[in-house]
Amino acid sequence: MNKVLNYINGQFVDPVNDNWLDNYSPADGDIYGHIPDSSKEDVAQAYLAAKEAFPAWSQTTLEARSRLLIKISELLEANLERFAEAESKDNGKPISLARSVDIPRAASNFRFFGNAITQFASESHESVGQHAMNFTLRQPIGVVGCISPWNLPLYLFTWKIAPAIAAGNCIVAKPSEVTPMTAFLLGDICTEAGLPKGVLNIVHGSGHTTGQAIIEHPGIKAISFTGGTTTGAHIAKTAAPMFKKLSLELGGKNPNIIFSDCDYDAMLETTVRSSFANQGQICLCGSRIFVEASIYDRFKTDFVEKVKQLKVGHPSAPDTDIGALVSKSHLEKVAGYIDIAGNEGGTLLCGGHKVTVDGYENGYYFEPTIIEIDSNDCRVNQEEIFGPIVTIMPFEGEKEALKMANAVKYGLSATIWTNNLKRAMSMSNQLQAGIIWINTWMLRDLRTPFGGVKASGVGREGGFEALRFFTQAKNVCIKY
Ligand code: TXE
Repeated sequence: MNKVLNYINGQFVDPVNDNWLDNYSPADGDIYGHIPDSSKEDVAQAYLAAKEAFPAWSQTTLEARSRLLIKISELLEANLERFAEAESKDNGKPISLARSVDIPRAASNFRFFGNAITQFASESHESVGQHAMNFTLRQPIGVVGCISPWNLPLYLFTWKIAPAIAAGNCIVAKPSEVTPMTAFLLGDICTEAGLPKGVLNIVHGSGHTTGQAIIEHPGIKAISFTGGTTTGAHIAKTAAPMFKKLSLELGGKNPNIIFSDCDYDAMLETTVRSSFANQGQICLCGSRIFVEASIYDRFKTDFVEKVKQLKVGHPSAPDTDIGALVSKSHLEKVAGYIDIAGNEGGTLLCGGHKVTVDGYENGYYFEPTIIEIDSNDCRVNQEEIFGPIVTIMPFEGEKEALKMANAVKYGLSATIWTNNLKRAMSMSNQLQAGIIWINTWMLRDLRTPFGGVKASGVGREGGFEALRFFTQAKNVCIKY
């Protein structure tokens, strides 16, 4: 049995109350380890370690911080295979994906912010005619909380931790209790890289115990959270009266809008990926596919044919396209939408069933599923399913596409397929989303602002936006 421990003040420790949670392997449904269900006391210890480390860390030179972050990045790269195996086992995602996306991106997060902090600058404002000069100090906040989800475990955990540390803060962090392994392994790497003790403290446990203790802690002055919209609303409600700084990256129900003048083959190939990558468990997946009526039938035939070729299998098999969903409860939630779609008049074009993988009968597998539906105004088109289920619908003209695309409570990302630049720009201006992709999907440049509008959250991560979030602006005015 694997045993995950908390990482506090540079040491691996048991939880104070000796409470433990089971950790399941999605590929076979077995319990393969235990993780702390940390209490307020553990969070308090992590906070004290962070508070103690803060004065020295916040005064560490940018060059030294940068060197350390880049060292962590290098160590992650050197341990890529071990981390990819751990991520795949813990989450159920194909190992090929963990190897090519999750772990390399986690390493990039450290490298990127290690470099970015050396380029981060603040403004100055000369008060002309008043003989005064203003300049802005960008000071670290102190102790900050980072809470991350299970879909891209190390990738999203480090997307918060790297900028927080780079900006001079100390951290109390909690990965998802469903996927704790790679965050646990990261502790060793941080120690080996020479990160001073207390700068990063990792406490494991469920949302309502450990997570709740972090958001309620009066000394933790900022919370960076990625997860479900309901949880985000709860965090906002709890943290707002304490005036904590908040960054909330929440759910999505993203439109994928396909015009007849697109580059068809590239669109088809990318649409398979944007629908089903990571079993559809990415907040950026395009789960509502709107297709211009003139190419709807052609698209429907080709898309169904391609999706039927995707192989559902054990995450460690090299030819697996679709691994296991993250948990039994999530599998049940996703499967439940098939009946919902049926009741709403949806037609199943392919998929729609749980899959039994030989030798792993208790694993959480589900077929990639396409549902044809004739209304945007139904639960399968309004609620975030967060699994391998997409809907397809025809539209006539930009206006109708735009209307349907925007008619959801979410606003994270949108994809447009067209070679008409005017149309692409006009749609980009009017789509209610924080991220627009034109003729591509999930092409990421870490310098760009990342986040959503409406129920998809507040605040932006990425690039200098993240460094701004993890610092306080202080204006200094000098009269001369
Ligand atoms: O997420 P939670 P869940 C969506 C997706 C999914 C749904 C629910 O639709 O089906 O959310 O997933 C911690 N105080 N996304 O329930 O609970 C929790 O321990 C503090 C979209 O797994 O939001 C975990 O570390 N923290 C999303 C983190 O919040 C709390 C990715 C996320 O878990 C807490 C994941 C509390 N009271 C799910 N309660 C995306 N945007 O990518 C829970 N947590």
